[in-house]
Order: sequence, then C-alpha cells, then structure tokens
Amino acid sequence: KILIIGAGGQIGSELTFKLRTIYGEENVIASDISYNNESIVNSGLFEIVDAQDYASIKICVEKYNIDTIYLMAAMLSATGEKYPMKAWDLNMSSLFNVLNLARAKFIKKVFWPSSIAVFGPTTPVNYTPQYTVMEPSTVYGITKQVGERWCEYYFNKYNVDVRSLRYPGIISWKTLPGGGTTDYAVEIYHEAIKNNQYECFLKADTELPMMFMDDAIKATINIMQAPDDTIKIRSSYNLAAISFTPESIANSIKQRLPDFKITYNPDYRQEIANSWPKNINDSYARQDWKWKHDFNLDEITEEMLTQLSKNYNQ
Ligand code: VAH
Repeated sequence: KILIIGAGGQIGSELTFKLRTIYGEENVIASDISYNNESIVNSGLFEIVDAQDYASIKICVEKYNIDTIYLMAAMLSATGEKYPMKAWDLNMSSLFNVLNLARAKFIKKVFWPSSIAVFGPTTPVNYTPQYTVMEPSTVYGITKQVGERWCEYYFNKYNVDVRSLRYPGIISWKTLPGGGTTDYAVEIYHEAIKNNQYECFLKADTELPMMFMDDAIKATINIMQAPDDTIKIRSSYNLAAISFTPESIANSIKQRLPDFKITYNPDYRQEIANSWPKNINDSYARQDWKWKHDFNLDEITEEMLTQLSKNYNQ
C-alpha cells in the first residue's frame, strides 16, 4: 500500500489521483498536515500526518500496512527564503523520518523529490550535467543538496530503496503551486484567462527548466516502477523536458489570446532564478530507465488555457 505525504500540494495531489488509477483507491492513502485541500480530503482515504513527527507517520504506516511512501511535503524556494529555519526543519526532519522508517524496515520503498534548485550560481548554466559543481544559494536548494547526500548514504549503508528526481519547474492547472520561484509559469495562465494580462515577477529573458505536470507524474511513476538494477544513481536524477523564458511563454499564449499583455516587475525571486540553470542534461535518466518527455510549450499552453477556461467559466 502507498502513502503520499503532502498529498495536498501541487505535485502530491496529482500523484494521488494517478496512483489511485494505477493501484486502486483502497491501496493509496493521501495525507497532509491539514484539511486545506478539500478535493484531496474528499477524494478517498485521507489522514492527517505531520511529516515532522516520526510517530505520526509510523502510526499511519501501521494502520494501513504501508510499504511505499512518496514524500511530497516541503517548503519551496521562495517561501524558504522568508523562513530559512522552518524550511530547513521541515525539509530535513521529514526526510530523516521517512528514511529511518525504511531503515527500520517498516516500509520498503521511498520516493523523495529533489530539484534543479540543488544547482547554484557557480554551476554551468547550459545543459547542466548530472555531476557538476553544486553551490546552491537558497535554503531550499541546500536542503535538496544535503537531502540527496543522505538518500545516497541510506542506500549505500542501509540498503534503503530510495529513488529521487531533480524536478524542474512544474506547470499544472489542477492545484496551485505553493511558494516556488517557477510559480509564475502557472500564474500567467490563470491571469491570461481572468484578466488577459500578467505582471511577471521575473525578467523577460529569464530562461528556466520547466515541465508539464503529466510529464513529471510519468517520470515519478517510471522511476518507482523501474527494475532495481536500472537505478544507477541514488542521490537524484537530472530530469528535463523543455526550457523557456517568460517572454516565450507569453508569445505562446498570444497565439491563442492575441490581446494578452505581459509586463515585467522583477522581485526577490529574480535572484533565486538567476542562480539556477537555463537547461538540464538528463541523459542518465534517458539511458538508465528510458525517460522521455511528451509535452512541448505550445501543447502545455493549449492544455492549460483549455482546462482553466472551463474552470473559470463554470
Ligand atoms: C520552486 N517549483 O520554484 C519549485 C522548484 C525548480 C523549482 O524547485 O521552488
């Protein structure tokens, strides 16, 4: 049975629905720290679990006989810069709790998301390799870099089957993202539908690695279902789909909404974005467990505007 911790979040919520279609409603338990996300709470088996409390997770694991945990709870880059110690405490204690449950054999398998935020201003920005200089300058990035070290340590020392992906920015319409620097790429579609204009908090030419949610979910399921011996990297795999700038996503929107207007008013998140790569080399994921993405920018725009216009016109 599967437990998703942080099921109320942007990725956790879609992962919950997808895993239920694959493994059956009764085999996938959603959990979060609050009842905030009503669609998740009312969608099937749901428990309040505090990811920072080992006993809280263990009680849920024993209640449902869980053998696999997807740990999707974290404080993201932008919010993490406002509350550094909270970001450190949440992101690290939750990881240690889940890794220690696996080490104690209460569960068999773990998925833990890393991020392109592990890279920093001294990392090569173009086609960033799997193995390279990593001096992350955000607290969130630091937690992801050190989290990757611990995942690899628990695999090597205690044979814990933990698998991880360095997600790029993720674009989705079902659940709003929370506190990320790449959130502009979701907000812009909502604003395009509502107001036909958007004030972007990043500069026009800020190129960042991005991915549609369906691709991110596909990669997550792929790596978790891949045979053990195909997973050669136990820190975290580079994962890529496309890269674009606010200007290019605006131009993609204008093909559907010709009068759409974008303005630029960079804020503190510009410095975070400047510290990240422009695009990622994910050749290890493509060779080890046959990763490949499906959605390009215009297909993402088509899907986002179609789905969101339904939501707003209801
Ligand atoms: C963030 N969406 O912006 C997350 C992600 C690469 C970006 O880690 O913090």
